[in-house]
Amino acid sequence: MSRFQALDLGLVVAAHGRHAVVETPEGRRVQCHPRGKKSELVVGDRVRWAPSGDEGVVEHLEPRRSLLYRQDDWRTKSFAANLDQLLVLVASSPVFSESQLARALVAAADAGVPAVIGLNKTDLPDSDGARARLAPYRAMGVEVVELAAKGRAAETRERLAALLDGRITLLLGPSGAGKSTLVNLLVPGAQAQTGEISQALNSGRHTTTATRWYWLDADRRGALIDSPGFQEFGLRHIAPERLASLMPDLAATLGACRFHNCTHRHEPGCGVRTAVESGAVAASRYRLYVELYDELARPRW
Ligand SMILES: Nc1nc2c(ncn2[C@@H]2O[C@H](COP(=O)(O)OP(=O)(O)O)[C@@H](O)[C@H]2O)c(=O)[nH]1
Ligand SMILES: [Mg+2]
Ligand SMILES: [Zn+2]
Repeated sequence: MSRFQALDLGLVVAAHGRHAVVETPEGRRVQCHPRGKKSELVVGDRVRWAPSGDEGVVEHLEPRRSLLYRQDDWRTKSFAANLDQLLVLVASSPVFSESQLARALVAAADAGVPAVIGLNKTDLPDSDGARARLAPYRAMGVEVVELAAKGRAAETRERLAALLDGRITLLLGPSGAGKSTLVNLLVPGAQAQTGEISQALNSGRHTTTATRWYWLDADRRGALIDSPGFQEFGLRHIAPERLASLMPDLAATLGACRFHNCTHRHEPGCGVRTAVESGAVAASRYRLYVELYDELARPRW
């Protein structure tokens, strides 16, 4: 038995730099700091902690079941740990970046976290463009749920109920997609939970930058994690030769290439490119693959 097991178990419900808010099994929230120069805590982490005055010290991090993160040339940024699923929210308007969407899905596949796409604002008349851009994702087996968090609130809540029930879901999406609207729709007392966390984080400083955990029900079974927007979704932690296997539509065509180490860019007898030519893989997806491959293969310095 680990010597830490005598300590209280806690759940990290907000984290920012070296500040974290840890929730006890009874639902009490305590501001904590990690002991020494330990690795950063991430929302969703399960920790062992000890009281220290009014606050707490995190002594031990329980093994993570999963960790979703992005990595650019210089730094790693974690979104959340121990997730059951990722909900990527995009909207009919503003037009979403397919590259950001694809990156989020690749990172989730790499982390072993199932992903669902939410298309919000489907009450807007010009939703068909977004639907068309999502067609390759549907075709490759990603569930796309049509939503209208503001336009058709009750129906939206109903559509998401079964998907979110009893699960820990990370909500990701570009600014303006409707994440806050969705959180306010789904989370009873979202404002209060936000206030509580800001208070526990000890100042309003982190209000807009902190990732937050919201319980979806009074029994605390399901949770929605809202994370702040980001500019770039780097995938530096993924080796370029693994990329195709993390894109389901391309992955389905692997094994047919003449060369076992085919990069699917210019080699003769490439099964992936044959699939692009026949239309089995969307040209937009192949372009994203090449763009990402080049980025991941580029020397760092
Ligand atoms: N038409 C329409 N507008 C929406 C819907 N959901 C959110 N919005 C609006 O989109 C804007 C951005 O929403 P917000 O929740 O702040 O997006 P966030 O940046 O992802 O948190 C706000 O003006 C919302 O009122 C929807 O379902 N339909
Ligand atoms: Mg927002
Ligand atoms: Zn190939």
